[in-house]
Amino acid sequence: MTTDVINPATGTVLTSVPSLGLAEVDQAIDRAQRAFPGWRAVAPGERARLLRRFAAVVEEHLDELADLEVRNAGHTIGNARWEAGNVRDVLNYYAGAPERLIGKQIPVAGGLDVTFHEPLGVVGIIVPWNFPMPIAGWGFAPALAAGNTVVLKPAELTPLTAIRLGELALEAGVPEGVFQIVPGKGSIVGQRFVTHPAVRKVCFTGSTEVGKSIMAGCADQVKRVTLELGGKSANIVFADADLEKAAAAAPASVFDNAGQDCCARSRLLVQESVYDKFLALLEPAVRAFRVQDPSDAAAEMGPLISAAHRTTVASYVEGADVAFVGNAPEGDGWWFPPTVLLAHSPGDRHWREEVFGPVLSVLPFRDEQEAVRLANDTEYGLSGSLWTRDLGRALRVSRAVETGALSVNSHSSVRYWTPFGGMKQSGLGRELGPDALHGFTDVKNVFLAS
Ligand code: TAP
Repeated sequence: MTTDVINPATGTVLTSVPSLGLAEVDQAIDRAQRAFPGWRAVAPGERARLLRRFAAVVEEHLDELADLEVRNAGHTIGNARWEAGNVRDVLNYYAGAPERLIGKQIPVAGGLDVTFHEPLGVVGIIVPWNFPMPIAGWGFAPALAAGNTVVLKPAELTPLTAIRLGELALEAGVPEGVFQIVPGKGSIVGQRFVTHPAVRKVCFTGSTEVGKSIMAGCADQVKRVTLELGGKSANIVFADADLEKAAAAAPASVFDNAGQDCCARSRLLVQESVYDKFLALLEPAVRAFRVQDPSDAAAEMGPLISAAHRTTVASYVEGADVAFVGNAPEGDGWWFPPTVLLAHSPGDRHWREEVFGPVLSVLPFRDEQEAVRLANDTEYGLSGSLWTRDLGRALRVSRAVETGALSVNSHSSVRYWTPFGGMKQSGLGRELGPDALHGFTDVKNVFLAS
């Protein structure tokens, strides 16, 4: 079976790729299982060298990978280059790990006690369509570095860069069976990762609903699981902030990648004393946001991923109080303009639910206490920002907001050397930074009697 791959900026078919059935998935998992003993036995320095070589080959193909992502996912060329570069950086970062998976020697009576960080075996990685390259890399780079073998399922809508990365790994000398791309449906390929006993861990990024079903499925075999799920992050602007800077940053913090970002700061909380002033600063920034052909270097935002998704996003705007709307091209492709909605209560649907589109909801707040209460009034807890010149407030609010990553006077969430992941129903476990490695190893304790 095959699946057509569509360019979301034009609606045209780019190519078609295989959609694997159960027997083929099982064959891939068997290959990964057979490759595991050899891969875990590769000397640490040699495994590090192979990962660095893989990074170098990604670097050599950076433009090609970026161009593929522009056409397959509708990402702007600027973002797509960053994303391909992120895969390279993450591979280089975790190439340092094989030689540093250092255990402990623990003082005990009667002998020697040492710990080892053992790889788990075959790791199944399930990737969504919103950031196909980085999310794949955040899983496979630390998993491989720790000595696991990997089967990776890209989203059906966006398989092209993952398939290419699988080829580049082989070109770099990563042995056959160690890193395989298994394209196909979540209900077949993804589910098989959950049920197949040889897959020892599932890393899933996507919707909270599917994440919960994967967690429940994994419980049957006490399978390890990392979940990176939805978000409804708050961008809190206090009256004492640099309002110009905060207003200039707010559009990209929610409209980047057309809002199809689990870290999107889609709830804007503005202190009521500066509410009108802030909206007046925000409006021109939103109207100036450049939504255009994503292959154009000036583009700040491309199309949505699919026609069906555009219908879902539009349903949040129908009947809502629209403050102002930016621009978007007309005609072919799944375009949607940056849209700012006024929330009238924290119960409003667009305020509560993850829209996963270029829609920003705004609500005023009275004081610090109310800002924290409103920010935390959600089942999610992934990311967020706060803007203030008061250091004490920055620290108090950072500690009080229930979220895995928070930025003060900035809107960035992801740095490959720092941990990333959710609190509450935004996820389980951490990706990136040193913490990710714990998720791909089990600690073994060995006691040698003297
Ligand atoms: P999901 O349906 O959760 O899909 C994410 C990945 O999981 C895809 O590879 C998908 O495969 C696979 N999958 C689907 N059902 C599965 C199952 N039963 N078992 C195993 N794997 C399964 O997300 P979506 O449809 O792409 O997006 C829906 C909503 O999820 C979005 O609107 C957004 O709210 C949220 N979302 C969040 C994120 C992040 S980064 N947290 C990313 C994407 C989406 P297919 O290729 O067959 O779909």
